[in-house]
Amino acid sequence: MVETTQQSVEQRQPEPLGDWRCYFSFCVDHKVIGIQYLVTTFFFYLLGGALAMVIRAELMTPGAELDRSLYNGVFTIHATIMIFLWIIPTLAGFGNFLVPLMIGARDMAFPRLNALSFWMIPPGGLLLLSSFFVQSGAAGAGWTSYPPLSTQQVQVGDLLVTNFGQVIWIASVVFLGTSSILAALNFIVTIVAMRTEGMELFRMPLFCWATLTASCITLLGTPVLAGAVILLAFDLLLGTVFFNPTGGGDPVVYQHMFWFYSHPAVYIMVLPAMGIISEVLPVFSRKPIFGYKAIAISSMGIAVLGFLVWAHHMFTSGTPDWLRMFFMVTSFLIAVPTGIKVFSWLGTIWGGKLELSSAMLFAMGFVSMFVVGGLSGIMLASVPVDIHVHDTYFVVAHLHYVLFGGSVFAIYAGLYYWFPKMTGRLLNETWGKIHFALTFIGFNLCFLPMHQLGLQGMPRRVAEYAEQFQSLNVLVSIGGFLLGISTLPFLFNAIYSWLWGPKAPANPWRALTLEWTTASPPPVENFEYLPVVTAGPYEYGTVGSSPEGDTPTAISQPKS
Ligand code: HEM
Ligand SMILES: [Cu+2]
Repeated sequence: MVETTQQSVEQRQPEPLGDWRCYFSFCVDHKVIGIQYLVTTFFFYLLGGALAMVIRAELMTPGAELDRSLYNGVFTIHATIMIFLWIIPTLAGFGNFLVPLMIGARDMAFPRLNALSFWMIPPGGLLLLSSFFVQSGAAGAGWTSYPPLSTQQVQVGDLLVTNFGQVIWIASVVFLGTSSILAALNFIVTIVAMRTEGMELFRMPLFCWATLTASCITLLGTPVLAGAVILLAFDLLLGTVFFNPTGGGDPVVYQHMFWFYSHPAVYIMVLPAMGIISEVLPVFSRKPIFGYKAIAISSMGIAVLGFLVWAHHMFTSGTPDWLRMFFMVTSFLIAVPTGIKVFSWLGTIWGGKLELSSAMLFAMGFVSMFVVGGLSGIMLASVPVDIHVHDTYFVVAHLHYVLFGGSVFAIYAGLYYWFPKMTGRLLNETWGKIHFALTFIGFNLCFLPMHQLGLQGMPRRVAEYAEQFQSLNVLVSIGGFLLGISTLPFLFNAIYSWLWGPKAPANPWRALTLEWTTASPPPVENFEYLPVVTAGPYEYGTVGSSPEGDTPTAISQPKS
């Protein structure tokens, strides 16, 4: 697939990135920044997970054990962490580590801006957590923070006080949003301007396509979210009435602005995840990817359509019928480009020589679980069904199938796949499989029964529920605790292997994308010689790949 050459740059002396101290500094190397993102966001994932355990402990019994406003804070901060401090930034971490390597560049286009994007995350996260310690308590109106709930004063003892927890939530979301806008800008410029010789757009690995598309969505959508929550802050602090009907404002405008960002944002959270899957499946099927262009272009289709469906979250907000019809049809349509991807993945593994590594298991887990979430999405997109189950546990089931069964499974697939490249060490496969089995069982035990609870009418975001729902809730909680436990083998494996695992060769999976043509971990500036690309990235088992089985070493000699 590649040849390397001295033509484009003078030879540089590569050095290892060995010093652990650089991970705690304002380092501008994209690989260090990528790992900073991945490790930091994993800490937030553990925190968000701990809050989920609190929620599931509360819901073991129908009565409320916790103070109700504390419970509201717990599920609000849980969701905010998972979205803004785990899934979105961790995928940016993969992007940072991988995009320059995959397109044959020496770094991102704006390395300092890149370091700044990362260093906005820890203070943004700590700010969010600090809201548990202010007098008003943490924000409690859900991650959607709809007014008037979010703009009301809160009762503390006998006093009504301004909801500073909500103000902190807003500041934190604006901070984290700015970080993700800067990162998106960097990805777009890098992919457009920094590709190596021969790396045409349609020769790019699909992960780069996915990151490019998700970055465009981020750039267009996130400022609207910032606008919405800043207006909310004005209403809270300055007495404006943008969303207050008593002064002529309209709370539904907030919902429009919020979902104009937040529906596309679900694709910010799933397109790069799909990109990971498109890398992992062909390698472990030893087959070229099926429908390369269809997958790349369908991402663009999803990005465009994704901006035309937002009001499916507002079918019960007094939206007029003709508008509901419009948003129902566009929401159905979005299943088409999504389906194209799913069928392309199935076409890829069909008849392949499957190697069920941990990465592959998580990738196949992604495809199957994401389909379940997609199907419940289609059900919710249908107005009559949605009116029945809106704001019930059915929605909670749907969103976790797409975001946990989808994004998180893909993140794990990516971690198992690129760990050797990132650290120079191999993860233990047996522990990886134990991790997969526990995650898969815990996940389904936790989220499958929620469909039933929702259909029976159990509302979301409540600490108390009718007694008839208890047995299913106990099952869900057991699944949730199992899911919590399932993280332990991964943590143990990652820490142990990073320190003492067997050394990884440059290309342990015999993969063909450019990151595998350089050392594990790659040297500063990535490549000794910048590669020149002569073919697509997924030519596994085809004419032109070497008979020993697709080893890129045979085709990565310096150009003579
Ligand atoms: C076939 C594609 C999809 C369709 C048609 C669809 C449809 C819907 C609808 C109609 C709702 C609103 C339900 C309600 O509140 O009454 C919803 C909620 C949600 N969906 Fe999807 N969805 C799809 C895919 C996805 C994907 C890929 C993700 C994320 C990766 C996602 C994440 C969410 C989330 C987070 C919510 C809940 C938002 C909240 O907190 O209220 N969906 N979906
Ligand atoms: Cu949506």
